[in-house]
Order: sequence, then structure tokens, then C-alpha cells
Amino acid sequence: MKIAEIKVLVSSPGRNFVTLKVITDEGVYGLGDATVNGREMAVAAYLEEHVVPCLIGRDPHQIEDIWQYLYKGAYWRKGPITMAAIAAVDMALWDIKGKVADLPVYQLLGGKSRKHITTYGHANGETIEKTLDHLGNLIEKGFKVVRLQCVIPGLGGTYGTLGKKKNYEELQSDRPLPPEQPWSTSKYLNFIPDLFRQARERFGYNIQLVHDVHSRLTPIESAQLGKLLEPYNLMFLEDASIADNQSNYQTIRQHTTVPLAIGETFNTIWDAKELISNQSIDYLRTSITHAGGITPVKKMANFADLYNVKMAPHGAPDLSPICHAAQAHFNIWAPNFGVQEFIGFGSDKLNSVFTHPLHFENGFIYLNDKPGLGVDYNEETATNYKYNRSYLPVTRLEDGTLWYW
Ligand code: EZ4
Ligand code: CO
Repeated sequence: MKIAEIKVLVSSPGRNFVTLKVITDEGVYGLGDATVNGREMAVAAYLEEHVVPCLIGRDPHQIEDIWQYLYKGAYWRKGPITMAAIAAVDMALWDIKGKVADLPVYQLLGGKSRKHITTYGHANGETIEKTLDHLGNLIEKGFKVVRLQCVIPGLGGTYGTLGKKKNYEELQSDRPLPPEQPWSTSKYLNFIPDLFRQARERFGYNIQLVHDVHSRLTPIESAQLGKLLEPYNLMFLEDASIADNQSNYQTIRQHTTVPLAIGETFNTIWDAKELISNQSIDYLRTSITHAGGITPVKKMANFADLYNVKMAPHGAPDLSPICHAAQAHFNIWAPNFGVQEFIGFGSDKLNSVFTHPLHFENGFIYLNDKPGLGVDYNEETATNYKYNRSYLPVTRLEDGTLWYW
């Protein structure tokens, strides 16, 4: 069996996605997700110009060798663009192997370790009351874990809230250039503990809660927040600080028992090696699309397991249903799976382009037994939804200083 043709497909069914289709000489094909939010065309060009020509004629069954060829074989290793491109190839090859074997990918990884996949949903709002109403709705729908994000008074448009938009898929549209949002660490730190205090007063402790700081605090500020949130028993605090210095998390750890999660922007194990081996984190949030595919993330999970670190893959709507399916196969296998971020596949446009093997009920994802990843991409429908240049926002402190979004 040989790789005969590879298509790089960019479409925008509600938001931009980059999809790779690897077609074999026997007609079997595999799909991969290569979406990097706000940098989509960079990955598309990397694939088209630098990866696709090297793969034509190769044996698609040699997943490990092809991965090593694209990673180790490239002198300019790592980075989000490179690793998303490699990830798409890797996902597509696992998809092909599963279809040829007539087995779902989770069977090739080692089989099921659990019945279903626990997810965390997003509750957000303009005020604490509205955020908690949203939490109440999600509890009624059966969610077991929910992330709470609320507009900080005086800082309209705070991360994780929707502004005038109805849902996350819409967050990309009408953005000719990056929007700018204000940030104040003191306003945030003085407000967030109240959100969680009121959540516990209203809903008790029978629901697990998460909060995403989105890397806006320094390590000592994260430690301060962690201590303030300790009474409210969070499942974890997400992206408390950036970890360019991996020792940042030791600083946080020395001061608070709040469990820590990080990793959605990580590209390789090297971004997390000390975080894991020093046991300064509890959940690794690396996604299959942004860290090179199923092949390396499986190794990361095994490494993390040695240090009691669980996997909690990034699951924002800017990962395509192909990534969500790949992560479902991975999650149902991973012995050290923790929780999956998931808010559903909302829009009809999205569902007209992608079909997937996931069934979502009671806050759990169930996976059917279709061979491979079980996803498909309707190329014809996708042509109705043209790529639409779009950016993530940037953040400035109130005096104008650029800060982490
Ligand atoms: O901001 O995926 O936990 N989820 C997140 C996401 C990220 C986006 C960036 O493209 O932090 O909402
Ligand atoms: Co996050």
C-alpha cells in the first residue's frame, strides 16, 4: 500500500479548519486536523509545500518512521505550525491503519480502559448570577465537571466569556484585525474567589469545578489565587501562569494545594518534562493536534503516568471534530485519563461538513466502533464555506502595556 495523493483542505463552516486527507493507491483514505487558530494558512502552506511532496509513494503503515522523518528528520524542529502539520499526518495514518485493520483506533492503542469519557463544559456570563444560572443549566444537562468564567467588572470581554456572541463557533467572525481587550490582575484577583464562593453556596460540592486563568498571572500571583480558591475544592486551576520557565510551577506548588493543569499550547514533551518529573502539575492538557499527533501524545501519557499526572486534553471548538474524535479514541484508552474539555459541536454548518463517531449525553462522550477514527469530511459542502482570515484577541494592561491573552 502506498500514499498516492494528499489534499490540504481549508474551510470555514462557522470557523476556520485545516484538514488533511491522505489517500492511498488502494482507495482507503485517512483524515487529520491541522488547525492552529489564527495561523491556519501557515500550517496549510507548511503541509502543501514542505510535507506532502515527501510523503507521496511511502507506505502509510509506517506511522512511527514517518513521524520520526517529519520530526527528527527536519533540522527546524518543534513549534506550533510544524507540530500541527505532523499531527495531521499522524492522525490520518492511524485512521488508515484502523480502516485497513477494520478496527477503531482505540483498539490499536490497547483497547478500552473505561466505559465513557467524562467532559468539562463551559459556563460563562456577564455577571456571577448569570454565570451560575449557566452552571445550573449544565448541571441539569448532566455535566459532572464545569469550567466557570465570568466577566470581571470593569473589564468587559474577559477571556472565556462570549460578549454579544451566542456561541463559541461565532467568536471568529467579523475580525479583520486582532481585537484588543483590557486586563487588570488586581481587579481579577479581588473578584474570582467570590464567583466560586457563590457557586458552592448555590450548588454545593456535588459538582466538580474548573477555572481557566489563561496564563495571565505571575507564579506568585497564581499561588495567591490558588490559596484563595482552596476552600472551594477545584478539580484544577488551568493555565495559572506560563511555563516558559518550568520552575514557575514549583513556585506555585510550594504555596497552594489547588491542583494545577497546563499544556494546551505545548508542542512536545520537552515543554512539560520538568513540570511532570518534578510533580509540579496534576493534569497535562496537551492536544493531539497541537503536539504532533497520537504517536507522541501516547508517549507523553505514559511518561506522565509515572508521576501521577493525568491527561486532560484541550478541547476548545477551534480543534476540529477530527481532533475531538482522535482524542476520544485516545481518552478511552489512556490509563491515566482525567477529563476532556468539550462543549459539543453546536452549529449545523459544522455538522454539514464533518461527521464523527461521538455521542454526547449526561456530560459523557461515548464512542462508536467505526473503523479508524470514524470521521468524515464532506469536501463538496465545505466549498460553500470559504476561509475567512481571523485572529485571536490581544490583551493590554490598563496603562497600555501588552500582556498575555
Ligand atoms: O483560548 O483554543 O481551554 N481552552 C482555551 C481555549 C483557547 C483557544 C485558543 O485558540 O483556553 O479557549
Ligand atoms: Co484553556
